[in-house]
Amino acid sequence: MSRFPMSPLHHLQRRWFLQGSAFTGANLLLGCGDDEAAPGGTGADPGGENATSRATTDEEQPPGRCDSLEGGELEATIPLGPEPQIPLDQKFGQGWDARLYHDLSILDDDTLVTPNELFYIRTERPDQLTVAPEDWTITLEGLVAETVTLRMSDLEPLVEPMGVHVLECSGNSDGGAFGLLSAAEWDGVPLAAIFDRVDAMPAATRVLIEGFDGHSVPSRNNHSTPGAAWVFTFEELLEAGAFLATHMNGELLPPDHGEPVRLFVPGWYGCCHIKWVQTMQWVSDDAPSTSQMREFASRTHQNGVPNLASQFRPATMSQSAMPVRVERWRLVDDTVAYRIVGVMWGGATPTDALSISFDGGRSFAPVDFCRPPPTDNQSWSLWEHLWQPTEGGTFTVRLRVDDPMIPTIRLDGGWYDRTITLA
Ligand SMILES: Nc1nc2c(c(=O)[nH]1)N[C@H]1C(S)=C(S)[C@@H](COP(=O)(O)O)O[C@H]1N2
Ligand SMILES: [Mo]
Repeated sequence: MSRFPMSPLHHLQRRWFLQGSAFTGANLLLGCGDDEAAPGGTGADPGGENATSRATTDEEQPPGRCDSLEGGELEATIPLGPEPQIPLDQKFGQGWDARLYHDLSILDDDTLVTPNELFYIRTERPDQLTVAPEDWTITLEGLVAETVTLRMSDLEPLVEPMGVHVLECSGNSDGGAFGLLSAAEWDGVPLAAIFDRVDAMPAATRVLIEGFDGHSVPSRNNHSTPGAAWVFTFEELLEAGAFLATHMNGELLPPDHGEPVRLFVPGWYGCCHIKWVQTMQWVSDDAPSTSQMREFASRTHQNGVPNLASQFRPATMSQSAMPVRVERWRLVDDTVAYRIVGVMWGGATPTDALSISFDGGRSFAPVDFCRPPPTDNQSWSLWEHLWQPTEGGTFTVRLRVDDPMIPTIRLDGGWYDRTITLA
């Protein structure tokens, strides 16, 4: 018996080491990477953490699919359907309707942090915003003993690195190739440090966080409702590790991303991440829901459109995954294989139990995480799968998390389905 129980993550870490080792594609067969699900508790970790002992694991640990392209040739990239209705990686539209959809098909190990210029935009810097960043204030008010006004100079000394976090618009959809999704490295002030600044009254159980939202150009077809505010319990914000973000990828927040300060609530949908934050109001359990909350009620999977903020469930992203790129490879044995590359994000429990379907969810095969596995759910992680279909046609690609304890509301409903058409 091993000294170490084999956790799925530990196992994946070893797969990552194996990749750079003596194993090459020579002896690979499709499907031989399916040793992922080492039976709980019975697995050993004979390879340990170093190369010398790894040599003994040849037999029991066949290399995964991730190695199998060695010596092969990338012939083409096949577009995923449906085709986007909009241009990618360029900003268009005005005011609330301004958008930039990030082209996710480029995602690879070195592009998992989205550059500021390509980070998705939903609503540009309001043209009616006249306060200069240096004059910016945030007012802490409502059910507090005394109103407090914070300036950016008060926040500056409290700014800390917050790591890489993914952000997704709850309205992310196939018409935009799901490009309202990006990840950046953030800096900011933990909300705990802000809460410390006020003397809250006993009735204060929640905080309404509001940002500037005045645009001179109305949203087309009233698609967007004016007003940007969300109500949270203090526990929700503290548990999520929420912060007031001041920097993105080492730079001051760009104008369209909330300059000089925005809310960031790790794990929650973009609509809660109020930009251009100006007020934080301490409120009680009977606070009504805000126009922003009502606008995004269905997209954040609420039960109807609740009148009270307290009737909203946390607008968190459940575990999600989708393909971003399909490559056609000619392998060393002269057969053709398709390499599907995708991302997984959201959720609260790290997992590698992800499977892919090419028939809209009827049959599934496991995917491979060829990299250091995710140790938390803050950012997104890349997976891949090698596929050798026996005939052409149009295939509906869907992912599934093979762990009944992990909620996957959007995957279950086919939200992120894509199609692949092969001649
Ligand atoms: N003031 C303000 N904040 C806002 C919005 C807005 O319209 N006004 N849109 C929200 C929505 S729906 C999303 S998805 C995110 C998008 O942030 P980003 O443009 O920096 O990617 O900002 C959120 N914060
Ligand atoms: Mo959004």
